[in-house]
Amino acid sequence: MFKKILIANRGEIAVRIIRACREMGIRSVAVFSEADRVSLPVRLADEAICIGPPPPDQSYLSVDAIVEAARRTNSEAIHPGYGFLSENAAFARRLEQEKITFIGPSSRALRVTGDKLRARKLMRKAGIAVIPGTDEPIRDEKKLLAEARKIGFPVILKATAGGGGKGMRLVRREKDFAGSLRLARSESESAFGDGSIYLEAFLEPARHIEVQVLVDRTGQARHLGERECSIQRRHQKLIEESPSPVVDSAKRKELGALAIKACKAAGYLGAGTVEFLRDSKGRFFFMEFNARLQVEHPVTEMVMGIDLVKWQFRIAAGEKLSLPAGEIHPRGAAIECRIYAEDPGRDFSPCPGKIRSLHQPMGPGLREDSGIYAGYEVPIHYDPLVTKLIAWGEDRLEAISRMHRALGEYRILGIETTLPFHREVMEDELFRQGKFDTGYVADLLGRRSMRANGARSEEIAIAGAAIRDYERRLGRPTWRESGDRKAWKIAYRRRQHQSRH
Ligand code: MV4
Repeated sequence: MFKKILIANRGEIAVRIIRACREMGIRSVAVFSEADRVSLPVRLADEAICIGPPPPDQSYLSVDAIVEAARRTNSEAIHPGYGFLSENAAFARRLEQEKITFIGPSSRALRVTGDKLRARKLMRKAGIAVIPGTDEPIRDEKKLLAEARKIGFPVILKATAGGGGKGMRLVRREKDFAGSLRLARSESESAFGDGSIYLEAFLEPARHIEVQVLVDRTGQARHLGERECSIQRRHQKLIEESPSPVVDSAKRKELGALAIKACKAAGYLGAGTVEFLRDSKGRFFFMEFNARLQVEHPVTEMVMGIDLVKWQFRIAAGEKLSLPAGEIHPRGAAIECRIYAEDPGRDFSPCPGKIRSLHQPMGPGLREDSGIYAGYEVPIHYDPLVTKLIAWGEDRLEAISRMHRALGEYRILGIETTLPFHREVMEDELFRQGKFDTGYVADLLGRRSMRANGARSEEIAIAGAAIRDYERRLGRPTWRESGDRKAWKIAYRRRQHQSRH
């Protein structure tokens, strides 16, 4: 096993990896940019080393700076966390050349999983159902439009070199196709240096269900059940859970076997996730590979009783998987709420700043993977995820009530966060019944604004009653008495207009 691991990441995931190191007696090295000098990982790690100024491309995305830091600290292995360089084949290749262990798949496997079209073809060859769409990059707009017509609108444009939502554009009508394609290409060009776009039939309603897999160096692979990730906003996951309310043990076994087949076809190593979309008929289609530890990994850990990060270390160090034989079953249910420094009341706009005071919930069945502390200044340079709250229960309703209790105890003063949004979801009847799909967040926000409008029209009705009462006391007939409905409606509209402006 490694003696020293460098964590090429920041925030809550760096803290999570440092904790696994400490429990295994492995020394940990935190790298930090100038903006993260006083961050929690720097406080907790055995060693810390500055790798540059705040901009990601001069710090957490700088291969040279991270390799240099590994050299200077004699780190034998690097854990990339998620995001940043975690799926960067060139980074993995450089570490192979530097004889530093990359805790993740080989650079070759990263090239396969990173190319969404190559992955789709590989899955199709392995006999795995893939979302209907194009399998070759098509530069010519007219040809791509012809494909879209063949598939039928709505379609979704996706970046071949992308993933997780970047550069994706939903196109509902043919007349929007050309504009959306131009936007998708330019976004993909700037995000990945590759403007290649492919398209898929947009499945809706659908559920986003992903399967966790571990593969060791001997090629032994085990699945660790599924995670339900349909509750997303603008391709940002907000709430995840395991098991999925719509997956029973038979389906779990089937999905697990599919996911393992997919990993073997890709020559995968380590912890990986195979993403599926489940359509309204309950059919599962391969969507994409995630060749990294995911943000939402804790819900799997809570119901499967394992530590995925430690298994990543062991696999990277050449150890064989030694998990209980036979099918693995989740125990109870776990839900994760991602707490972002964003204001759900203002369209989730980021609001960094200083955390003046902090009261973190505790109690049975609760876990927090946090990157913050009282007095911490949330920097503006990076993803605004500040902490993750995970609640476990003997069943889904207990996990929900525990999460709701914890969200009520949580106090973060000084910044706005997504806490109120999560409380609203835990109280929502549709969520509690497991009746949701990828349209859930848009639907919930829509219902919320209807309620808000509803409140306004209630206020107007009360005002109208007060006016009628006043006119009656003045001896003037109200429209009901005078039958002059038109006059009342004009008056009502005028009042409504006045109350809006
Ligand atoms: C899709 C899809 C439906 N059809 N692809 C991809 C990235 C991930 N963040 C969301 N993704 C989706 N890809 C096809 N062909 C539905 C989703 C999706 C989703 C889309 C819009 C709004 C919320 C969503 C939640 C989960 C998945």
